[in-house]
Amino acid sequence: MAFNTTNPLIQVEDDRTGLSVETLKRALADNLFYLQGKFPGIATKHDCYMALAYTIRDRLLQRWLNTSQTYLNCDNRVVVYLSAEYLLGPHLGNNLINLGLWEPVKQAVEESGLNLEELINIEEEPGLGNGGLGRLAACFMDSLATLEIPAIGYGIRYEFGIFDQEIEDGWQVEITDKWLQLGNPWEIARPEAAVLVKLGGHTESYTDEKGDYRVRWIPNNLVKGIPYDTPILGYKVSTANNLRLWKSEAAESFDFQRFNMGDYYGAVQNKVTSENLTKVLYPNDEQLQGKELRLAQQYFFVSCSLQDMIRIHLADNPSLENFHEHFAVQLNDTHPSIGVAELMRLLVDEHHYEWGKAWNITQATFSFTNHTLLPEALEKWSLPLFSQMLPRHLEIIYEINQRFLDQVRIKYPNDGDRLAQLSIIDEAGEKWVRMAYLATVGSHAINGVAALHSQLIKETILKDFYELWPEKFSNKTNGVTPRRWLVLSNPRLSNLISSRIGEGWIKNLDELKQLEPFADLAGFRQDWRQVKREVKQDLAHYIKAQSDLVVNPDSLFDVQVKRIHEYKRQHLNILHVIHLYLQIKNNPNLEISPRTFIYGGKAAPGYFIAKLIIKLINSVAEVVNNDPAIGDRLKVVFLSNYNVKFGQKVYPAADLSEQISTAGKEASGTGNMKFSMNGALTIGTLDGANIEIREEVGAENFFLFGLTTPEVEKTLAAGYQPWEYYNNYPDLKAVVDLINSGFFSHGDTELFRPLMDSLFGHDPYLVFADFQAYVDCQHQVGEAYKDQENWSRMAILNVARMGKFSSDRTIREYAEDIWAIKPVVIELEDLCPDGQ
Ligand code: GLG
Repeated sequence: MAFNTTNPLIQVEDDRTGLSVETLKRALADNLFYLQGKFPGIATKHDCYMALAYTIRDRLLQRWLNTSQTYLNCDNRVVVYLSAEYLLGPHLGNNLINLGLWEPVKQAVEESGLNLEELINIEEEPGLGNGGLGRLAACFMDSLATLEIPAIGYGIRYEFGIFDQEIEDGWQVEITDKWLQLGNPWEIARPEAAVLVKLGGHTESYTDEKGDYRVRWIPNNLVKGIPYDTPILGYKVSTANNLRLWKSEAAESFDFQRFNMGDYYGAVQNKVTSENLTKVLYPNDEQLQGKELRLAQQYFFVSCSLQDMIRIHLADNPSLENFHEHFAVQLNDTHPSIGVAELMRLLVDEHHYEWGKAWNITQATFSFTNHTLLPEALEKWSLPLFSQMLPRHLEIIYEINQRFLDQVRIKYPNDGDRLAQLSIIDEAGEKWVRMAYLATVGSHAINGVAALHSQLIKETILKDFYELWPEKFSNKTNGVTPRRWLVLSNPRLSNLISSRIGEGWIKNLDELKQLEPFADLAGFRQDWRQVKREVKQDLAHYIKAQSDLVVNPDSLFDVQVKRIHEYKRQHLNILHVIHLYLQIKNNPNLEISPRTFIYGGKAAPGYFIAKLIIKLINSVAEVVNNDPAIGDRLKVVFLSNYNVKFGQKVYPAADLSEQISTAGKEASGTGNMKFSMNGALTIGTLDGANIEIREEVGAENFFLFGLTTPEVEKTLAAGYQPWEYYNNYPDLKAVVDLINSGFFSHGDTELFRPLMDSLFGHDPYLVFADFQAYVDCQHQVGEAYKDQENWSRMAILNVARMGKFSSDRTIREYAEDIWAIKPVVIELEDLCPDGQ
């Protein structure tokens, strides 16, 4: 049979495309039989999930293929998001929402004797990221597709994503995440598009046939990258962009030479080493580990992606001269910044472009987003490691650096200090390649992720670069997708909102503004509280199932969920819990708003203090929850394995959002936005995007406390003395003394000593300095909660004023200011005609 290659559109409504309940039911049964190989009677729930997932995948394929075909045929620009992490969350529910198929599918599933929510819950989420940075990439992919912006996301298909966290005896235990174990229905492998990546070895120069001096790289290892594609649907549009994740394999299954020599194990070894490259995600958030394998991962996926882009480009263009007009490449932090040297290598060594031209193309292609100022997170690679793995790239970086420093010398003659400060190579002591500098020099635009953060970039880590090129720097405040974080995760609230202002807000979040007048309507506030009560009840059930703790849905749900890190100050939060506990103990009849403190978050496996903070929270929980004198007034729960799936349950149920990082340390935060969007009020410092959230919702609808960034700097510069706070603030002293007495550790006075030592000794996060202000502010929160009418009013106004924090707005800003890209509408019926 001959295929019609120009327009392979399936036009007949069949079992793979039909949307009626009857067709969906047939498709489900068909997939269960033919793809899972099961009769309904013996099918597991997972089999049913798989059958449903394939049913939905069938219904998005036309969008997916039409989208890539349209991009190939039309002469449009494409955004490339290069990110080592994508924290996607489960696909099924999100795809149902974006396809607008929730209702018929729910009915079809029910009429097949199954439960939709249950099947959605079975999906193992692809945890291919650590925290905010990876989740931001996922929100951006959603917004790019929804805004119909041509985009490809490139990344790594880690076989093991972020570990699963269990809590044993109060301690975090890490379990490997086996997300691929039962199969992944959302991806399609494309082995025909595999590419080869070189590693190690040495370089040599030669003169080519034209007499030009050239360098070639003789690697000692070759790895194959296999792309796995996942469709990313826009909301109720026909766009389905591609997320292409690379898996590493041996270039040859066996090393035949060694094999023939009888060295079977030696021959297989290479296969094993190559496959290790994409085995596991490094589980450190904002902590550089400096491991060779990590650099190899970064280089591997960046090289695969750039080679792929060049292949796509050359399919339709005679040369790479206009490569930067075709692709706008955004570097998600420094993880993919080796791309600057790799594109130069590809252009100069492999495609024989003259250096200056190659450099113009490179700079015009890349732009760079910084996500953190924490010194321990700034990536740098030691020269020996670098030269061993990427000898040619090191030469290229030297050349980039030399030419760059020549420019600096012209602008600032006789300023040796400045040269040393700006050099991509850090030569003070052990020598390092500073990746943020490479990214900055190689990009035409550099941005931070919230207003304060972008300002601090200019004043601190990239100060000298800002002086050189002020026009390159801008701010792009983060956002989150309201599709996953409101429509999917909080259907009750979404329906309530839509019942009053329609559904326009889902694509245009500014329309939430129309809710403002409803804040004054008692009836609406009543409905609002009813929704919140039901959602909290759901979470209470979840808590009961997970930790066997009964919590009261009428208590104030005070939530902190995020990675565990000293700068995020989960320990400040638990000190407040202990303070409240002491208050009740000292005054048994104290009337406070009953509270449930909910924590969730993973600690990097090697981050001892973070793990000790988890242990402290659980130890306090054990005492408080079992003290009859406390009764219903306080409950503390640490929910294990915080991930996207759990986030979808917890954000909607929160009354209070804890955003209490030390000012100047949290670049943006995005959980803060998810909470507010779901009607939680924030207690927070003037840090990251908190500042902008407060600006939007109004100071009177936000609980502010704590030192400001300049005050933090001043306090540290003056030689911070934690003891003084301990001695001057009796509430703080009482809390600290109680921990030190072994009260929460069965009499063990040593258990929490390392944590206490850090708070007293060297604490750049100023926990004691902010303690009293935090406790006072929390007191105001408790009082405010007593007035439920006013609380609801504030919550409604928070939601109504969250328009700015849609990732659609963020992506629009990138599209206009950095990428200069326009939407391309995908037609379901007609492909873009050839040559357009
Ligand atoms: C970083 C920052 C967060 C930021 C996120 C996305 O620490 O403040 O919201 O990137 O830009 N590692 C992170 O999560």
